[in-house]
Amino acid sequence: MDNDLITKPRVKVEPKVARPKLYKVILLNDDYTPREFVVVVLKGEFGMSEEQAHRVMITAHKRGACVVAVFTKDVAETKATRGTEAGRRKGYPLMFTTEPEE
Ligand code: TYC
Repeated sequence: MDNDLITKPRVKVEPKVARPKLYKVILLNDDYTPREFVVVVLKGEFGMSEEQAHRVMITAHKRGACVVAVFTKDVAETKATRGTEAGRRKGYPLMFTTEPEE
């Protein structure tokens, strides 16, 4: 009988969806970087509007730190480095860090 040759697979195949771990870019407050410069960096490096950038800057200023955005590891690290270097070029201690999402 033809049907005798048809067997069900014994191993269940679970479809796997690629879901890369995400990393937060965090803006840290300091006492020296001018507020408006922080806003310029947030707009330039993270594509934020003036209003978004101002809100994030003020949150970091008041609370000590603020999550800017979430990216894959490589993108988060590159943006954090570029933001920190933008401050450093002007002699400011502006600092962005990254942290894996829970
Ligand atoms: N605290 C800075 C000031 O008073 C402004 C500032 C805000 C700096 C946010 C860094 O992440 C920062 N000039």
